[in-house]
Amino acid sequence: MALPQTLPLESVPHEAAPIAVARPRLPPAEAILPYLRRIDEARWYSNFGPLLVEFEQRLATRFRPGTKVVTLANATQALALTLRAMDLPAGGLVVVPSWTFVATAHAVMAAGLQPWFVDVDPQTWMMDPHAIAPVVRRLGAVAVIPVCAFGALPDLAAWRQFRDDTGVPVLVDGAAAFDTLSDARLPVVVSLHATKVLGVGEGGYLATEDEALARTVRLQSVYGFQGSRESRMPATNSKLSEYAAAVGMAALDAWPATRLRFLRSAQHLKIALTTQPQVKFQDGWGADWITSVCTVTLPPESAETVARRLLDAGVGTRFWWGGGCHSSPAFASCGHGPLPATTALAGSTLGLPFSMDMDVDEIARLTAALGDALADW
Ligand code: T4K
Repeated sequence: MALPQTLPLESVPHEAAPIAVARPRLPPAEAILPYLRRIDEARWYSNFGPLLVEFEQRLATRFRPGTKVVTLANATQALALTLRAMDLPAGGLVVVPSWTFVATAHAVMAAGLQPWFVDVDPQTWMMDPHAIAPVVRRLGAVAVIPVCAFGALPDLAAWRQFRDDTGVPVLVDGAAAFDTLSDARLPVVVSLHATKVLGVGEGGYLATEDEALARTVRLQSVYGFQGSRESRMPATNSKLSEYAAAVGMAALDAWPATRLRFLRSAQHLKIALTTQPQVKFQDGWGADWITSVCTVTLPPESAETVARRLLDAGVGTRFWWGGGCHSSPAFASCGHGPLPATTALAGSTLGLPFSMDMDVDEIARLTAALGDALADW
């Protein structure tokens, strides 16, 4: 299935200001300034300076005691370096959902492994460990990457059971799950990209209770150096600088207010869209958990038409995960099982405009435009 194309919002003339699909808002300069001053005083700009160490410690407090946090240049790198640190057989098959962002599959290939795409549960949009176990055994897969669908929390207890029963390593891709992830008995990766709820621009982190795994990932992010100029293993440079940590610290300071603002926007949107029963939100979205995007389910096979009609009305949308990874040319050589749920989701889900400061006028215009766009259904 061809990937649904979305024309740039600016390319279509509108009376009112176009509504962008995302409008990230990172900490303002004055909130970051005290941390920038600390950098000036210390004259330390990267390589695990005081701000980064403190930032990691603060992130670790969101997890169980004893959890190690390793920050990295971005979540794609964090996934790839963690897979490498797991010392898996070269070229081994890693089971991943096709229904995810392409970064998950790119990370597998960057680690010298092969993605094998499987389907997700049509309700949760996430892989079901019970359904995956026989596939993993049949393929002799060397690892599995459950993905937190746009930030929703998978059944981590069931995935721990899966790992214990099969002996196959599990790495959780929680790129959008900063709000929901607080347990790292399975290694988890979170993105700190500007478009995420807690953003620093570019960044990510691994959280894990496996100290040895954390140590190896850290080593891989610093050229393999450990106390000498000898490089101990194949590695790279994937560190976060003090400047990124400065933004991160300011973002953590503001997190309680940020979370409330996303909750409020979500509640306003959900209330407004009660007039559109064909529009369904993910379970718990904007109530039990928050994330920076709003991906809804629409009538089957309607998403592309609705996207086009919304564009004509000056409303930006996004197929955040396109038609699924299996449909990307980059992964044409990768194997996959039957993907009916992925194909159905690609045709019926759409990223609507969402931000922590959506105003009532934007929500009203979006609701009206969506009503018009769905008139045929
Ligand atoms: N795993 C999963 C499941 C993921 O979803 C992601 C990332 C990853 C792994 C990898 O994480 P990172 O390596 O990125 O840390 C965005 C994000 O770049 C990406 O982080 C995210 N998922 C993906 C789903 O979406 P793009 O390329 O679609 O974003 P872009 O640049 O088109 O921006 C989206 C909207 O936000 C546009 O309307 C423009 C607006 N925007 C964007 C930025 C960056 C702004 O207004 N200001 C900004 O600064 O990937």
